[in-house]
Amino acid sequence: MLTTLEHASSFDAENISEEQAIADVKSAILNKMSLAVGKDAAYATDRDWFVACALAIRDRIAHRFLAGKRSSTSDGKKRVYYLSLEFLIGRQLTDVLSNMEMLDVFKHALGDLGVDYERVRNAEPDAALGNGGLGRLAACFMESMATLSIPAYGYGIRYENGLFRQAIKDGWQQEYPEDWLAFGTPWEFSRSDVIYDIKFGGSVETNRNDAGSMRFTWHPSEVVHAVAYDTPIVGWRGKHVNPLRLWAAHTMDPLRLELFNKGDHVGALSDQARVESISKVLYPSDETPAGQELRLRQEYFFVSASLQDLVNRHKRIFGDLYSLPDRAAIQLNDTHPAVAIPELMRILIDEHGLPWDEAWRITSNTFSYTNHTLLPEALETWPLPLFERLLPRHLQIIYFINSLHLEGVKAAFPNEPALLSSVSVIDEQGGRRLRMGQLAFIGSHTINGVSALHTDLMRATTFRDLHRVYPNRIQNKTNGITFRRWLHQSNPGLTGLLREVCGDEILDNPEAIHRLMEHADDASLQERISKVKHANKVALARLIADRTGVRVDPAALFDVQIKRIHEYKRQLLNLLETVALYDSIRANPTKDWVPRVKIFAGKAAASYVNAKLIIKLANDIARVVNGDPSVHNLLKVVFLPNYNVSLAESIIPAANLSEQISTAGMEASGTGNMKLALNGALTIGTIDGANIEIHDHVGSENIFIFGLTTPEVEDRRANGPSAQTSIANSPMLGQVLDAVGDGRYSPEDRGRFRPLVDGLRNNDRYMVTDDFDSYYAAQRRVDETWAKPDVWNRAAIANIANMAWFSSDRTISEYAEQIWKVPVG
Ligand code: 26V
Repeated sequence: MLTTLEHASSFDAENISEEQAIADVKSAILNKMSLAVGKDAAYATDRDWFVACALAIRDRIAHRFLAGKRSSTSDGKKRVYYLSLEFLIGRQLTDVLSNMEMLDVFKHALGDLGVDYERVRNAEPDAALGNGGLGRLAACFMESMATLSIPAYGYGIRYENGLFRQAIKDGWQQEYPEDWLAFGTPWEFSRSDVIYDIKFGGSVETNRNDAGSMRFTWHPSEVVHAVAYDTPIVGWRGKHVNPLRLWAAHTMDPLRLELFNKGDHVGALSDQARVESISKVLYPSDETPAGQELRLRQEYFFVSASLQDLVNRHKRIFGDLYSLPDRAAIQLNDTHPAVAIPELMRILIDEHGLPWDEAWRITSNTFSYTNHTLLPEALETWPLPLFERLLPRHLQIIYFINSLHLEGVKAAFPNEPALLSSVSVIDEQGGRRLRMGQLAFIGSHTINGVSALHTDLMRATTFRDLHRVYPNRIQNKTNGITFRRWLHQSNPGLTGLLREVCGDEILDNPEAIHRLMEHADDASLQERISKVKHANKVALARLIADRTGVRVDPAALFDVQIKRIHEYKRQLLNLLETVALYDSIRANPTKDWVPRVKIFAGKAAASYVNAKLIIKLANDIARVVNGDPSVHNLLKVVFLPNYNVSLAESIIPAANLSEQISTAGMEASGTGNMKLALNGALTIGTIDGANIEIHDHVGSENIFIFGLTTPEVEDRRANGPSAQTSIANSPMLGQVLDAVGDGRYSPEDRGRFRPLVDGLRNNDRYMVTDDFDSYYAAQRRVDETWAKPDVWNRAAIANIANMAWFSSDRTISEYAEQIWKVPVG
C-alpha cells in the first residue's frame, strides 16, 4: 500500500492509479538512464541509478520552481535573501522525494527494476558545504522557508571541495579532500547567463562633479567572474520551491588571456587556477580565519555576486532601488557576509548615484545579522592593510560609516569617551583591525542570538556597549531543526508510530506530537517506543561493526557525543569519565553495572592540535577498553570516522543518551541536542545554549543537568579555586589524570597525552576539572534511571512529545514576523 500516493497523483493535477504512477516513474527513470546517463540499465551502477532518479524527480520539481519564481515576481512579494558561506545540506535524494511525496513510488519503481533504494540513496555523496552547526542551520532554514512558502534565495559558494573527509589511521585523524563534485551533481541547474564581474584590488579615483559633490571611481586591478548554479530546495508536500544559488569563480576567458596568446600557456593556466581557487575549498571555520587573504576573497566574491543579482532583480521588477527595504530582507549568517553592508552602499552611491543618507536608509533597513558565537577567538577581524589592498573603496565607505556612527555616539554619550573605542568598527589595539561584528551590528536593523542564554550574553558581554547605544536592536531567535529530515526521513519507525498514536496531523503540525503524553504511562506504548529504538540500535550496531570492527550489544545504553571536536564542547570530560567508569568496573566487576556503549564522532580542524589529540585519546581508550575481557562487555568505546550529515542520520535515531556538556556560556545554542531529544534520547547536559530551553520544555525529571552555571564559571575564572584544588578535592579525577598522563592508554608513547593533562592542571580554561565530579554523579543518575525501563521509556516519550517548539518552522516563522516582515504560508 502506498501511503503517500494520493498526494503524489494530485501533484501533477491528474488522477492516476498507483500502478500508473509507478509505471510513469519507472519509465522516467529508464528514460534518464539511457538519454542522460547514457547507459543500458543492465550495466548501471548504484551511482547511475542515483543520477537517473535525481534527474527524473528534478524534472517534476522544475515546473514548480518556475511557477514559484513567476508568482513571486508577478505579485511583487517581499523576498528573503539568506547569505551564508555555508549550507550543509548533505544528501538530497530522500529529502526531495519525501517532500515531493514520491518516496514510496520511487522505491516501488526501483524495486520493480530489481534495484534496492537504500543502495541508490547511499550512492549520493554528501554535499558537505559547511563545518557544523552554522551550516546545518542554514540548510534547515532553507527547507523551512520553502515549507512555509516564503519566497527566498539562499546565496553561497559552490565549493568544489567541501569539508575534508576524515579517516582514522592508528587512532589519528587524517584529512583527505572531499570531492563531491568530481562527477558533477544532478541537482543543480547551471546558469551560464547569470554571470557577474567581481572586482578586486586597484585604486580609487576621486573627482568632483559639476554640482560639486564627490564622485568615486574604483579602478580594480583584477576582475573575476561569478557564475550561478541553482539547486532547488523543495518544501514539504512540494508546495513551494526556492533556489539555493551558489556561485563558482571563473576567469574572464582563459583563451583570451594575453599570456596565453603570447604562448605562456602554463602562466595563463596558473592565473586561471589562482582565480578559480576562490570557489575551490571550504574554510574550516574553527581555524582562526584572520589574515587569510583567500578567505576574504571568498567572502567578497559571493557577497558581491549576490548583491548584484538581487539589485538587478529588484530594479527589473520594481524600477528603482528606493523600495528595496520593503521588498527585500537580507539575513547575514554570522559576520562572514558582513562586507555586504559597504558593498550595497557602494552599489547605491557609486553605481546608482544615490546620496549617502538615502543609501544608508536603504542599507540599514534591509540587513539583519545573526551572531553564532561569542568566543573571542572566533570573532572575525581583518587587518586593515589586507582589507585595503583587496577592497580599497569598501574601506573608505567603512571609515565613513564608522565616523558618522561615532559622532552619533559622542553626541548621545558626551561624558563617556571610553565608549567610543568599544563601539568602533576599528580595533586600535595590537595592529589596526576591522571588527566585522561591529560593522554587521551598525549596518543592521536587527541583530539576533540563537538561544535565550546566548542572546542575554550578547547584551551583557560582546555587544554590551553597542546594545546601550542601540537598545532595541538585539532579539532572540532560538534555533530549530527541520522535522522532515531529522524525524520523518531519518527515523521512519518512530514516525510511523507517532502517526498511529497521534494521527497523520503530526506530518504538518509538530504540536500534535504532544498527544503522545496522554499515553506516557501506558506500558504498551513504552514497549513500542523501546522496540523502535532497539531496531534503530541494531542497524547502528551493524554500521559500527562494518566501519570499526567493534561489536556492540544493541541492548546496552547507547551514549552519544557527536559534533565538531573542540575543547569547549568537552569531549575530554566525557573521555575522563569513561576512564573513571572503566576503573570502577574493574575494581568492582560483580556490581550491577549498566552496559554502555560510548559513541563519539566528529572532526577536528586540521591545525587544531589539542582537538586531534583528543581524537587519538578516544581511539586509544577504545583500544584498551574494547580489548579488555575483564569488563565483560559492560563498556565499549567507539569512534566513528568521518562524521557528516548522513552519519548523523544513522546515529541519532539509535541514541539513548545525548551528551551536551559544553562549558556553560560557550555553546551558543546547539542543534544536535534538539535532534537527539526529538528522537527519544535523554540529554545529559550543562546549563548552556538551547539545553536550557530543552530543559524548560521536557521538565527536570526528563533531563540530567549538571555542572557550573555561566556566572559560576565567570566567578571561578576570576576568584578560583584553581584546577589544582579541584583535582585535589576529587581523588577519582586525580587517578584518572595520572593514568592518562602517565601513558596507561599509550604504552608505546607514554608522554603522548601529557599536553592534555598538563593543560587541565595548569590552565583549565574550559572547567573540565571543576565539573568532573558533578558530571560523574549525573552519569550515575543516568545509570539508575536506565535500570528502571519504565521510567526511562516514559522520559524518552516526554522528550519526543515536547520538542515541537524546536521545529525550524517555528524559528523561521519568528524571523519572518519579527525581523523580515514577510507573511508566512
Ligand atoms: C568558530 C571558531 C573559530 C576560532 C576558534 C574557535 C571557534 C569556535 C567555534 C566557531 C564556530 C563559529 C560559528 C558556529 O558554527 N556557531 C555554531 O552555530 C550553531 C548554529 O547557530 C550553534 O547551534 C552552535 O552552538 C554554534 O557553535
